Amino acid sequence: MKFETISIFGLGYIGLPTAAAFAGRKTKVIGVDVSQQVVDTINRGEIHIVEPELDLLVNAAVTQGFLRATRDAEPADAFLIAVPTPFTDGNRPDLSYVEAASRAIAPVLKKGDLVVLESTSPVGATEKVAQWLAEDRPDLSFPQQVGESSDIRVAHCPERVLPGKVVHELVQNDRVIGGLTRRCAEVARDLYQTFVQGECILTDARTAEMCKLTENSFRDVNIAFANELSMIAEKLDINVWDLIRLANRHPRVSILQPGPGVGGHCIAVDPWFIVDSAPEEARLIRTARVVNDDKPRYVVGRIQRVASRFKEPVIACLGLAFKADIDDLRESPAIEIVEELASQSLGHILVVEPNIGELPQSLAQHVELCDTADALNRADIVALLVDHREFRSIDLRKLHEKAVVDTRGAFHAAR
Ligand code: SAJ
Repeated sequence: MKFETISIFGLGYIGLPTAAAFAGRKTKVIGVDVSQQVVDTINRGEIHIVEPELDLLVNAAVTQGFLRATRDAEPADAFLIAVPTPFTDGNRPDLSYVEAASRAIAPVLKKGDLVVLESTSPVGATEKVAQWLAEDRPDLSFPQQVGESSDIRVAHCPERVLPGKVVHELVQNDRVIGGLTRRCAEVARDLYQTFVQGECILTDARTAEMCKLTENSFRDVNIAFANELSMIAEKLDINVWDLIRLANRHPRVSILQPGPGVGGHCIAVDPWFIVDSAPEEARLIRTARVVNDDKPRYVVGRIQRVASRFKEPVIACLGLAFKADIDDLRESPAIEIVEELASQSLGHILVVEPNIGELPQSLAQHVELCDTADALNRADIVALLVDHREFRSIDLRKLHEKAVVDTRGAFHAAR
């Protein structure tokens, strides 16, 4: 099947690189976003997020006329939904952005179109998309009504790219594609094969939804194991980085790295979608979430104990992002830790985050943003919260005579 025009709803960390990937294959892409600022930035050939290589791709796509952004839905042959699926305060998935995108697409749908949900979603969400579309377009037929002969095809194809490596992984990774019918999955595969070089593996929509949640829960559970080990090791006076390195010499053991907690908008969120769907059964998955969510509090406790040895300590917190070498502060355990330290007035807090220009609002009044050299000169206590490249190359002699809390093993690993 030939797709002349593709429309992508949500021009964020996933939608924008995906738009650029299609445009790079000389497919006309209409990007739709609710933010006028995002639309204007992209139409100038610029980007509003930090992701290696993406700026060049978007610039080329826009200047060559293959990518255009707008706030309003326009007709296309395929629609991709890549909007956020956050969770509410009670850890329940919030599908309101997906519903809004579906209802925006409905009026411009025509017979033969494909709609793909890319957003990470609870099991059953793709069926809901099809329902919302069907409610708004009674003149068209949908897979849940007539099966294979439907006018509109609906599928789920979860994104699986790693922030920081999106441009590469988008093309190289395998894609799991789940259709509401087999034909829906096949048509979606035709679409993704425009740029995906990895394998496109077909299944049903519910399995594809659960597959994405499973991948991130696997990681969450394994990071929780590492985090729990780090607390046990500290109690028993064992160096956890050495411990894991040695245990991993076993051919069937592969322990992940402990840290200050799990951040980002995926691994700290997706397991809750499983817990919400099967609360009685998802015991280990829930406990892993609790262990990881508790880790920032544990780190604050460690810094507090160290700070109690000083009168009015200068505490340098290295890193705010949710992981190394990105600018993404969402759900970042480092932010949680710095906020908590600031609220306790433990001393003067310096923050170094090489990937941002200004502090987030929650911190702006309470801490000072500075560079690594300045922080290391002035600090009594150095708390390494993110293992950014810049921090991994710190000359360890600069840490002599300072109290160090290294939550990532960055000052240990390579030396
Ligand atoms: N982390 C640790 N220890 C580790 C590995 C990670 O503490 O050994 C922490 C990181 O510091 C970070 C968090 O976990 O705070 C998550 O980082 P990550 O690099 O593991 O994953 P994300 O959230 O950047 O991206 C994940 C990826 N999923 C998997 O690797 C299974 C990515 O492929 C998904 O596309 C993405 O979630 C997503 O969108 O769901």
